[in-house]
Amino acid sequence: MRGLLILIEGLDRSGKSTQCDLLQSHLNSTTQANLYKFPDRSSATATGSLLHSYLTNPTVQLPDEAVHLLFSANRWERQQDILADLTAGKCVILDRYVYSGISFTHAKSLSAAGSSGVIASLDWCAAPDIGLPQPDLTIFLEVDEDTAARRGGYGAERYETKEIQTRVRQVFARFEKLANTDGKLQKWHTVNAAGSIEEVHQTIRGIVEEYLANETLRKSPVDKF
Ligand code: ADP
Ligand code: FDM
Ligand code: MG
Repeated sequence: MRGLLILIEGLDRSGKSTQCDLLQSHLNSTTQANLYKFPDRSSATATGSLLHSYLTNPTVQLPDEAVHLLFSANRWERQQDILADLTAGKCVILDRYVYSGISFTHAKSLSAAGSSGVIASLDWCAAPDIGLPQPDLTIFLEVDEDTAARRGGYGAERYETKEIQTRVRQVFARFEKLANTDGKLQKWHTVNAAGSIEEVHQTIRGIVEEYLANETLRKSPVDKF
């Protein structure tokens, strides 16, 4: 049986990285699990260092459209590794992926002045990721703004401002709505991440266990976006 492709998405400081590490340790006790964090800023990718510069250095200027394509390219750079892990029976945990890509770029178009370019189109934002492996399940960690704020102030990176975070929150809310109404995102689980680290971990484990036990799923090919 192949491994599961598990995506942990969520708002800033919702606990994604904390929960990815805990889930990886848990899965490693019974099976094997690899963790991929996006953007992958490591030397495993050619785009990682450029994206890191863009996120950390405000003087780096790139058109929004180009940055969007770079984030997608960064995922494509790891595609073969992810597929190889899954085929080898390893679970793969993703810390951010396509939905962060769409949300952050599209959020830029929601300025008070309105959108001035193609990034206002969700279809355009989703297009470069078409063909990437689709997660078997997406766990979306949700925290209210006040709880997130209590977990630490905004850092120095480009998108760590209240204005951008508020807009990203609005775009992510659309995905949740889609999951509830359209049936397009059936494998989307919104988890209240305001509880303790251990409580959230247990909730995530419960969801993942069901998918792990699904032999039909694990004997079928990985879906593509
Ligand atoms: P993200 O990757 O979503 O930005 P992190 O996992 O880095 O979030 O967590 C952000 C901060 O909040 C860290 O200091 C972490 O220890 C803390 N944290 C994570 N989960 C919780 C939680 N459930 N309750 C309280 N603090 C948390
Ligand atoms: N981000 C992340 C994007 O704008 N697009 C993407 O496709 C991805 C994967 O990069 F601000 C943004 C989201 C966040 C930053 O921060 C990465 P972390 O702390 O490394 O997750
Ligand atoms: Mg993180």
